[in-house]
Amino acid sequence: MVVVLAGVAIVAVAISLYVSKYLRSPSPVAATQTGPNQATLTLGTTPAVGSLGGSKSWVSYLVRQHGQWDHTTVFNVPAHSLVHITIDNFDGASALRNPFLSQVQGTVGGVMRINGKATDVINPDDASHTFTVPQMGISVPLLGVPDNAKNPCAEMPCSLKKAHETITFTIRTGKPGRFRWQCFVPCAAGFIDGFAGPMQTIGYMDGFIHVI
Ligand SMILES: [Cu+2]
Repeated sequence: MVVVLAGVAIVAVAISLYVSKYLRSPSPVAATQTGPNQATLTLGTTPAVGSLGGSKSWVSYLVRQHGQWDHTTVFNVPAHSLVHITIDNFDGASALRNPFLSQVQGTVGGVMRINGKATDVINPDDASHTFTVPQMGISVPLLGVPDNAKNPCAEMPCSLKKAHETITFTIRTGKPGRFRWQCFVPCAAGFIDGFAGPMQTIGYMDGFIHVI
């Protein structure tokens, strides 16, 4: 009896630690309303979150507001609106396992811009991350910083003077709802198959979009 109760207690503690450490949502950041049914959201991706996050060596998404990087992956965006998203990617390429995800899907016009140049696909080997919202049919691959880039960002915080690729696209939101988003590049260095750690932790390579 004692052994069974002890076993139940250990499992209960393990489950609550998992929920509190990996599945708890960080506080949301709201997109900036720029006009009626128009908003902007600026994100970043870094090879290591550094002093901005709890697991300093982990790869992560970030949000930029008032010229500063913040560590959250939960965003509030207005319903029935065009949301212009900018992602400054400071990370190198990890490569996609499924080349289907190297195509842009579900954005306005079916395109993204990389440093201002419109395209709808990249080489799957050159992808750092994806910004994918499966329920909204949206997926955007992020071009990685070349390995030989001068002045790379090792860990956050990094200024925009460090080597990065700027990806921009626009999404059209519908009715209110809560949508999960995630990266589909196995980018978690040091974890089995690159899919654990930051890839399964909200606040790093996963998050939520609240359409409100
Ligand atoms: Cu990623």
